[in-house]
Amino acid sequence: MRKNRQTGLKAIFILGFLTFFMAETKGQQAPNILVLIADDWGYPNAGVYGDNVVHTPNFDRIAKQGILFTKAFTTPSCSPSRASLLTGQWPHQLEEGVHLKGFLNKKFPNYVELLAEQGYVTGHTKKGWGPGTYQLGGYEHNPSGPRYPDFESFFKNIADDQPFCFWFGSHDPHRPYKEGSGVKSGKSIADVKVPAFLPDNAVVRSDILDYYDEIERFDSDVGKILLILEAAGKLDNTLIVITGDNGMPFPRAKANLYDAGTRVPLAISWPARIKSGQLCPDFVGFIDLAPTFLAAADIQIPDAMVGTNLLPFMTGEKVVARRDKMFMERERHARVREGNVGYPSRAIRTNDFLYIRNFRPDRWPAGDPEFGSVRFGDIDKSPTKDYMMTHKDDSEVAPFFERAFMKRPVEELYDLRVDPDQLTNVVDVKRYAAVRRKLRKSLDRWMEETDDPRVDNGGDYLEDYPYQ
Ligand SMILES: [Ca+2]
Repeated sequence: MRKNRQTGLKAIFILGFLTFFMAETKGQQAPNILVLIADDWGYPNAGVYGDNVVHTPNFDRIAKQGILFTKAFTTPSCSPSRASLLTGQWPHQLEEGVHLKGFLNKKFPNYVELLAEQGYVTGHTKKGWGPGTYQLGGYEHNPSGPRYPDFESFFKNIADDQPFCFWFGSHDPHRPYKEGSGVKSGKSIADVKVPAFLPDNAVVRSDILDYYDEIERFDSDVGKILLILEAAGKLDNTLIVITGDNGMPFPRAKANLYDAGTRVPLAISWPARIKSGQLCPDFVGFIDLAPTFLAAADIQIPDAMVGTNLLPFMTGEKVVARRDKMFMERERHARVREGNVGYPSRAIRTNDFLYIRNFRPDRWPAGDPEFGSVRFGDIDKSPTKDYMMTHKDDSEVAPFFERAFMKRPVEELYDLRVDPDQLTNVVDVKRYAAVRRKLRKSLDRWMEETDDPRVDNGGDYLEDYPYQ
């Protein structure tokens, strides 16, 4: 009897110890997931990428503390880009989520929801998934988590052993800008390196400095959040992602499938697991982030998530096959065309080439020249846009205007070895025939494999999805 009682106590003790141990292990292992996402911040506008005019010490710090990506790509429009980040799926797999100002159906697994189910406290501040109407998708709050006024008010209620998942969605550097703010902040227009797809003059240079000014405000806000984490001793076990949802808000950039619209800054750190000082020159996409977060939290990745879990290669645990290409897509951005139709296009980007297919080349890529009071509305209103429209007939501006505002052919092909700025379409040049065939085939295969509604030039029903 006495022996039995002792054995029973022993068993209870062992069970209790095991439970405690497992909880502790879980507590130590489950990392916090923190996404710090800017609005319209394109590659390579950060100090660590070699841009010496914009100062991004906090982004640079996270890049050095973890891993810096030089070929991170996404969809060049806010809501579909953010939907892809949340779900690990291509926007065209997300029904109404493919557009700006639609909705994201709750039936698509979303890493924030999956983490919440496993006991994570979740929240977001400022711009989450959107713009759009999340209620139409069956969500009770933004798909990026319940709303908080700021990170501080979310963080103060997090218990020490409670993992959290937070999304800081800055409104910077989205337009409008305070004109001249960049120059006023002490920057010189002489120092600006104007991208090759924009005309080089004082108006454009000053506009770029205003964009830089807001990037710096985003970076400074990121710094404040990092300080709070650091003071609480949480930096070590927090997986931090800093990025932007699409390229810079300038003509031929945002809302376009050229790099200036789709290539974004990306740095990830998690000191507990990811070695510092890494550089990744391989293709990654927003579709990879949700599976990576779930893997970090030791949660099974749903089959629907087609992105790649980046964790094994970031932690150095496993050599993984490197992606040698990335796919991009575009549907409806703003309401800027007769019939509220979009500009459906798909693209494949390799190290050497960018191939784009425009499915409705009869439409205006930048929006109708006149749609109500809006002109070429897929390009955000800006001093640069105004300048280009006013001077479109000037010989030094005309080629820039033509490329950014005018209609485009069904196919575009750019040889990045000689044309990294993607200015000269060589799709009809004979010596590129084989490359064109190969890329076209690869794009077709991806569209088929991912059930793209635009396969065989279909998908007209996408245009009927609501626009709120
Ligand atoms: Ca955006």
